[in-house]
This record gives sequence, structure tokens and C-alpha cells, in this order.
Amino acid sequence: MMHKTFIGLGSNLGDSEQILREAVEKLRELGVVSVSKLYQSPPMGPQDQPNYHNAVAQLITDLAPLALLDALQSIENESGRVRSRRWGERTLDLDLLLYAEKNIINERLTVPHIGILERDFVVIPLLDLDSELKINGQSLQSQELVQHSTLTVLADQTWAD
Ligand code: A4P
Ligand code: MG
Repeated sequence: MMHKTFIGLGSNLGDSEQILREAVEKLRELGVVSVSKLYQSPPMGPQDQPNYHNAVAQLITDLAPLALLDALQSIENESGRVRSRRWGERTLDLDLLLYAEKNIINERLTVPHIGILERDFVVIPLLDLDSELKINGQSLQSQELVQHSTLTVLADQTWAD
């Protein structure tokens, strides 16, 4: 059975655009992928770190949630990710934002991903992929932060083609 999922992509170390492009290539091995525009976003958390490149991918996959998380973490590790401080800089961060309409809470996974609705670098790319999207009945389009975006568009939705 196929499931519609959304993956948040972020990078603020190295050649971020290239790193995100390679991550999308690897996601294509897991199912059918479409991507949002590519954005630049000021850092949430410690301010003494570079701006982020952010995007969201829609992935239609038959992987179960934890198998998908394993795959995402493998891709992060292959990109040479080094974990530093909380909310700190990283070469590649892949977050499982949404998995079908599921609510999941266990030791390894919280879905929907925590803080989605407070992060313009997640909400705005999600809207590129589905302008009608709702999370737990809440319309994304109507979120206040959509009107006060801090994002800059770096490239249109063909950036990862
Ligand atoms: N985990 C639980 N739920 C999930 C999920 N839905 N998706 C667990 C992915 N992982 C999930 O993650 C730590 C653990 O979370 C994993 O082992 C997994 O089992 P991590 O990626 O190693 O840690 P992290 O990413 O450093 O977590 P943290 O500190 O919560 O960071 P966030 O929330 O990912 O935020 N500013 C801008 N502008 N753009 C960004 O993309 N990203 C961050 C990181 C900070 N500031 C940013 C951005
Ligand atoms: Mg993460």
C-alpha cells in the first residue's frame, strides 16, 4: 500500500544546494517524489550559524514509518552529517513532517513533526506542494506566519529535476 508523506530538507553547511539535490536523488529510490521551491531561511535557534537552504519533498512510498525514518537517517549519514548542538548547523537534516493522516508518538518518532506550524521554512514549502493541506484539521494557508514569511526564494520547483 502506498502512503503520502512529506519530508523536510534543511542544510546550512557545505554546498547546501548540491547536498539537497543529492538527497532528493536518494529519496527517488524510496518512491515517487515531487519538490517544493528551494528557499533560503534565517536560522531558527542559535543566530551565529549560516542561513539555511530549506525545501520540502512529497514522497509517495510503501515504506512503513520506522523503515522510512531509517532510510532518512541513512541518507543523512551518507551526506557526512555531523551532529552538533541542538538547533545547530548541519550538512543535512531530513525530518519526517507528515505520514498520511497518521499521528505517531513513540521513542524514535513524533509525527506530525514537532513545531511544524511555527516554522515558515516548513509551512510555506508544504503549501507549494498542496495549497489545501491541513494538519489535524488546521489549514496551513490560514496560518499567520504565511503572511510574515522570512524566506527568500532561491529557485522554482524544477531545482531538483
Ligand atoms: N525524531 C522524532 N520525530 C522525528 C521526525 N518526525 N522526523 C527523532 C525525524 N526525526 C524524528 O533528530 C533527533 C531525533 O529525533 C532522531 O534520532 C529521531 O529519532 P536529529 O535530526 O538528529 O536532531 P535535530 O534535527 O538536531 O533535532 P532538533 O534539535 O529538534 O532540530 P530540528 O527541529 O530538526 O531543527 N533553521 C532554519 N531556518 N531551517 C532549518 O531547517 N533546522 C533546525 C533543526 C534548526 N534551525 C533551523 C532549521
Ligand atoms: Mg531533524
